[in-house]
Amino acid sequence: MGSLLASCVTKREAPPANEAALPATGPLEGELRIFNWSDYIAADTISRFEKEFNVRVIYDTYESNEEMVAKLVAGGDGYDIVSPSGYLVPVLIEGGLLQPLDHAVLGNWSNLLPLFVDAEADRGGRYAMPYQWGMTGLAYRRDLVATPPTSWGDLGASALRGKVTMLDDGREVLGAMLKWRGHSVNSIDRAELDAALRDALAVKPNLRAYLSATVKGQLVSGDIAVAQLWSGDTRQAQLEESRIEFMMPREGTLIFTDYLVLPRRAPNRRAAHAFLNYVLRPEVAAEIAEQTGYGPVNGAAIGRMRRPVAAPDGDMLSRLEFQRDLGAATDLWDRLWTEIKAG
Ligand code: SPD
Repeated sequence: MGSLLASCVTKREAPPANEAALPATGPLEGELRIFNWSDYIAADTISRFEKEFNVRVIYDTYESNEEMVAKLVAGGDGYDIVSPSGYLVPVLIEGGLLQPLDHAVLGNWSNLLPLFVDAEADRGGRYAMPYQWGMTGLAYRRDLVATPPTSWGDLGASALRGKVTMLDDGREVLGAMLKWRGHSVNSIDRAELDAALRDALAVKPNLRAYLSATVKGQLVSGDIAVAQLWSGDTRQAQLEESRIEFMMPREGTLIFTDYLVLPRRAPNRRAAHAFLNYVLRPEVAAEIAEQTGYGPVNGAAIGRMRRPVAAPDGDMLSRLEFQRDLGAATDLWDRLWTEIKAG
């Protein structure tokens, strides 16, 4: 992914004038194409939007930032809205892959919590609207482990051989191995990264697979006992199987915010803005956060939720770290991840 993005940044063409100037006001286009993470929206969000705005939505999903970026770089496949994680937002902006948001038609913007609007991914939200936040931790079946996991190192416990998965995401796998040894999830230190590579390869024989959101079904069936997984996806699985627990390893972990952005060539700019403003409604944001299990970034939504994810504080906050753009080290991380997958 780093190389793909790097080539965009260096070979950036200026966006055609009409793209930059197209007003977001005016009649909506009849169609909207959304590309979002799987299991990341409420059951009725799309159908209700279609009905109220008379716009047909084509809604596709992906499992990783890499998958989404590959499509974006290849021309975006005509998508109007995609959902990158925060560390990618500055890279996509710098690469000229996004178009600016028109705040004149985002009247519900003030519902967002300032904490998220002022985040370093895109201060003030020139290009990116905060969508949801979450954490990565260990989801486990308390009935299938002799001792509950407490550390990233427990992924390698011999008693769990073949009953463990890690996320299919180099930033997550290397990030967890770095945290295990007390380093930053954004390390660019060669020695630390080499050690994380060795640790990831040492844990690998214990793994059934690298799997992301799709591991939920295997946790529910009991085929997998421990999985590196995101907080919200774990909450979704817990609704089906109450013996699933979620814990943050004692060494700490990463916290992320995902955003909604408009690709540079998004053809349905007005409908895209209408959708963003719709998602900013407190009742819509509350329903999405409640059903997906992720943290609301919309302050006005929190009071409408039955069981909102509490914002981390105190000791928990001190062990959380946001992922950041790795800059020139992205290529090295990509090479290490390729080595881990092949090893
Ligand atoms: N099922 C939705 C998952 C969203 C996870 N996005 C964030 C990944 C951060 N590495």
